[in-house]
Amino acid sequence: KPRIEDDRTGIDIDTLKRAFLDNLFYIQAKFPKVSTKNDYYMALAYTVRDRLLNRWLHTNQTYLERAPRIVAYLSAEFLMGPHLGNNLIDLGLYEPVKQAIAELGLDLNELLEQEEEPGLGNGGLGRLAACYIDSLATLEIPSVAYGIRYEYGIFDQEIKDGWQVEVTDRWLRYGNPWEVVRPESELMVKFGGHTETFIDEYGVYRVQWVPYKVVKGVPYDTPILGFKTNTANTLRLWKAEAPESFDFAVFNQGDYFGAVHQKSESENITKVLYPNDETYQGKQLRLEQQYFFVSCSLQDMIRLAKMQGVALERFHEHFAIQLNDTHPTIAIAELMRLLLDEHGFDWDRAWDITTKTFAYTNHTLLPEALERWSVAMLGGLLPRHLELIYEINSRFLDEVRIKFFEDPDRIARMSIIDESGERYVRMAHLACVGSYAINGVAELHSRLLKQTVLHDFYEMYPEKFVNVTNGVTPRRFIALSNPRLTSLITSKIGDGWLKNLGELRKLESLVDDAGFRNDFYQVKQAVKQDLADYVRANHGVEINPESIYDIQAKRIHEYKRQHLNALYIITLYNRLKANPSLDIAPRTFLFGGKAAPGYYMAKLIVKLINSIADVTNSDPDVGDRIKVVFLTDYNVKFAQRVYPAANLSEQISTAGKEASGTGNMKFSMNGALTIGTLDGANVEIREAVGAENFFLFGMTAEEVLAKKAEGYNPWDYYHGNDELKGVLDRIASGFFSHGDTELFKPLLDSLLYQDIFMVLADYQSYVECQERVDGAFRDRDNWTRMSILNAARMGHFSSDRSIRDYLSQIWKAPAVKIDVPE
Ligand code: 26Q
Repeated sequence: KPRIEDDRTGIDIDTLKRAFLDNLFYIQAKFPKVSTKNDYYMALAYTVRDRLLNRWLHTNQTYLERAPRIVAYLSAEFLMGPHLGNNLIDLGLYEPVKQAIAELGLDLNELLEQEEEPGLGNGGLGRLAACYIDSLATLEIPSVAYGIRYEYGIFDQEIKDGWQVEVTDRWLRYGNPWEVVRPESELMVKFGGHTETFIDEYGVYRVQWVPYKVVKGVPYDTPILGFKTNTANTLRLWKAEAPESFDFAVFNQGDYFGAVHQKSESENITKVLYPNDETYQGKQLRLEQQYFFVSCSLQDMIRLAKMQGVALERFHEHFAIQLNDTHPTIAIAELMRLLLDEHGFDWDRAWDITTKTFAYTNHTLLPEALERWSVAMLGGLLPRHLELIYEINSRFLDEVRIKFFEDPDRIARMSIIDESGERYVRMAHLACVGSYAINGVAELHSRLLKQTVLHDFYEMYPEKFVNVTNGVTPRRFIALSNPRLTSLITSKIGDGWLKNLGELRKLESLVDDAGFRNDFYQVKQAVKQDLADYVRANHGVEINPESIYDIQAKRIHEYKRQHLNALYIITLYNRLKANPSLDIAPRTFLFGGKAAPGYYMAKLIVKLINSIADVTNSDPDVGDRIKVVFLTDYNVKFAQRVYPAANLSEQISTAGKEASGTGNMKFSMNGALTIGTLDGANVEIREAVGAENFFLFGMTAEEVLAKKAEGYNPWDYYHGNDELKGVLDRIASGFFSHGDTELFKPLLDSLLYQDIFMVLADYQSYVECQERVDGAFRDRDNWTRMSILNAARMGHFSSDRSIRDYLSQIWKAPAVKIDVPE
């Protein structure tokens, strides 16, 4: 007997159509005739939201009742990317919704394009957090992710006259259908002021913090679905508001204007994401952001524990809190404050709980990226926390003294307070002292951490150190972004691989099947054609889908060496000019990525790439053998078009500088071959896919250190290599800058006189490696074999595996199945 499905939950085609039209009318308040694409997107988003609410509410209910061990992931950044497509994949509704939308005369892809992505992160670290919460939900692990609801995320990039121009990201402009505000769960956060001591009713010495101001934190919740499970965890982002009922007069003595000013100051805290990655900047507002979201999150966890009747003595059994880099590390002092001052614990008990609660992930070896806050600033903003940090430090240094008897240098090196000049709080040291686990993000990175930046801490606490190699979610970066490849794979090995990426290995045996190789090749060509269409429409450049798509997509940074790539392009260009009939495989060099707005050299690299493109793309001697395109405004949405289309993935950082990389994984999973150094996770990717399927070049991390120690002189490389000299001279001559010999001088000078990332030292090796790439690509069938083997052997780099590693080594939180009654 036919069943009538509910409009809010039914999933047959007719019900989906009815629900969509219903939402268009009752939520968007539009007739179809006058609806915009955005109205259609919103109607569809609400249709999908209706279909996930049941899972979300039951998941929350289950966690509340059963009080399971919960993983709390604290991160200043979550680079989520668009939700709609991902939720369709997780719910298994992609195909039926596509059909329903088509039957209404619309195109699902066009509606998916409408979504403004929440770009609440800079790059790798923020995207990693997003992949991890996807996997936590897929593995049915009770978890909550806490962060900041920035009103403006990472800026939108425009290119004007070859230069990057930043435009504010107004992602909330048309509303956000994926979040639910929970004003009833607001919390208060204190700032500034001073501390006072008093004797409590039991005669115990206590401290009270009298703040200068109080800011309200309002949570906005977004459901995070697991792939084909009932679990829907929560991403809880905090927005700062001024507390309306707060008695400002107490602090302002009736200063009305001052009080109103203070209100707008409060709301500033969550206005905008800081757009610099890899270089720390000691801005007070940044510290306010960090403390604000950390305090809200810890208070929230304590409140939940109380609601569940869990005693605070057992807080660490209830929560495993992961610190995503040092950005949330003030949490260690904040939990101490809450336990000591607000809940009456004594020091030893509070410290025991705290150090059984936190675990710290380090994402960088670059010294300029290590966070440190001036003691004066931290003490002004968080006077109580500064006292606590000093007390933590004093007890810690006593332990160091006992363990390493009489070693004053070591004490100075390890102190949480840097006293070598102006005093600073070293956040990585606080994180190491206050956490039970410390991890790097790739094997090489974890090893270098122990040998270099955290060496002293490794000697002090060897048992805390573990490695968890990064991973990426195959739901977004294969299933959603590459539907053609997904269908091909599923037609051969079934669909189990999306939950168990190791199953991709079954493709290995198909590498000898000429039919499969052809199908695989055709998929890549079709995706390359799509990108060519996009580039024609958006950049007015015609690119050849038969050419090598050679792609470097990541934040622009000197250590990532986009300029090494640029030097190779000029090398090829010079060769073509010298020998116009030179036979090379046609190549399209594609770049994507944002430069931090204040990072002059990175912006100059963007200008250089665009300047090279202007010359090569219009020189008739070049023809279509070289095309260069700088893809504007690289973000998650655009990344999903880019990874599937690549033949060659550029992972060319100076060895020892890239902690892991995660784009390297996304490219390889989609069948790109890598040209790369032995850096970060490249090392493990190469082991997994096989050295014969990876283009390796350059110095090792050890060689880089040795060369630096012996005194590296880039000048020698310039004079010792005619072709390199020809390339740099070509730039210096003003050839790419309409005769302006000054424009790129800062970049050239930096390469010739410092070259801290050893671009010139690795140049020859890179050029020779690119020649091997050229040769390999001409053997189309063999290239396809290598490409298949890359995709087939990347199972290890699923974020599901990373999360299993965190669970077994660090979190020890069991899965909880969620029942959802029909
Ligand atoms: C810190 C203080 C003040 C302002 C900004 C920051 C800040 C913000 C973002 C510092 C660093 C970041 C981002 C770092 C990052 O993305 N690191 C990358 O993390 C990836 C995930 O582990 C690795 O794969 C990359 O190798 C690493 O560069």
